[in-house]
Amino acid sequence: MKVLVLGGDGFCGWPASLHLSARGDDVVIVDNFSRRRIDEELGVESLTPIRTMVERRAAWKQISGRDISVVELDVAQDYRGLLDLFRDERPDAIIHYAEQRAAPYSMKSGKHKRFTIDNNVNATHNVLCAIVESGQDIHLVHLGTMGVYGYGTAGMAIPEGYLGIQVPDGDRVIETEILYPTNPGSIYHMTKVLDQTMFAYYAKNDDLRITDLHQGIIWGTNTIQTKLDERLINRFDYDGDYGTVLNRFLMQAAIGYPLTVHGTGGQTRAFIHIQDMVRCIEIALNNPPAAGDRVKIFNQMTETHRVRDLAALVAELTGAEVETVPDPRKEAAENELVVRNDGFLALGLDPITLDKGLLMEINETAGRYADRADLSRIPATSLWTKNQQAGVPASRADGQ
Ligand code: USQ
Repeated sequence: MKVLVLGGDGFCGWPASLHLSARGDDVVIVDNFSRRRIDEELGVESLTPIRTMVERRAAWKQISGRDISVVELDVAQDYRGLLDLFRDERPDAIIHYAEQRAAPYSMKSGKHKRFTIDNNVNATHNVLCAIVESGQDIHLVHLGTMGVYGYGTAGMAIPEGYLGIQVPDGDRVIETEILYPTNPGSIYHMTKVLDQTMFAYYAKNDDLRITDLHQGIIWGTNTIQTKLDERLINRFDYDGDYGTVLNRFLMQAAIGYPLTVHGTGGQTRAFIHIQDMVRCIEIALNNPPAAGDRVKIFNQMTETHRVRDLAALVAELTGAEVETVPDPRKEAAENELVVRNDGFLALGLDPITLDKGLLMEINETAGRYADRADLSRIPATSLWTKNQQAGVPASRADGQ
């Protein structure tokens, strides 16, 4: 199958591109390398020494014998280039990762809010519009987020995208299904909510075949393919903007920094291992909706955990200190979270759940590159409103 991977240089896009290439797909990465420029803007680097795309491709060719093509293009800004690309390449499927993916980055300032909206919403609309204008039947697989549902306590298991409702109407009751009501917790999460509406419209109006993956927080950084050679290594974000919670805790433990639990640590979130993420992409590609179907939505997560429980587990495994810090986000201090994920399980996903061996492997990876860490970039300092405070541990108030 020919697959365009939009955002194929990023944390999810790169391992997914390798996974699909390894299974025999003809992969074309489309990227404007904005994630690398954001590293420069923030003055931080991936903990792991990621290689240039030229080196990555050459290493993959040497190891697998397979080519991955790369096209440098800004999906959000270069509509003509995108349309020409669809016409030239005639892909069977497109995987759309070409969005700014960090909630803290999206909340840093008015400039960052506006960039995240402009970039993400335009990118998604350009892809949808170009598929229609190209006249081709292309399956679009989009990486969405569990965060579209919000993180209040629902009091029920969150279904896969659609909520069955009963509406009293006089003496009858109308039964229907609607998109689950959205409740985004950041500008970034809001862009994925806006994406959902665009998908529903294009599936209805133009019969586009669309799969939307509501993904939880990834843990782990490497997959079978990225481990094959150091030149294929994936990103490991640890900074307060792009680092996600469990990977941050494992990295903090590796360098002797206290585990930064925001607030009470009562936030419950959905998680998935990075190897399962690439497997889910494969399953989604193999099971497209039919033209005329509504958007197919999967909850791409395998388990839920409370932040303070994860910190306690990492502390138990590694002997790290746990330190409660102010929560820089405006979010529920405590929430319950129960999620349905029958879709992928029924299609053969065999989840990799939290495992001490795997956690220690990530901790060891972080330890190997510990000298690349800039300790001053660890605390989360992007504030949701002026009433929040930066998540700086009291024991590290000097910034080191
Ligand atoms: N948190 C801490 N300490 C830290 C870092 C985070 O307590 O050092 C807390 C946060 O306050 C939050 C929770 O951990 O309550 C999760 O934060 P996160 O940064 O791990 O995840 P989030 O911002 O929600 O975003 C990440 C990805 C995003 C994806 C999302 C899936 O960056 O692309 O969409 O996970 S989900 O969380 O399910 O919406």
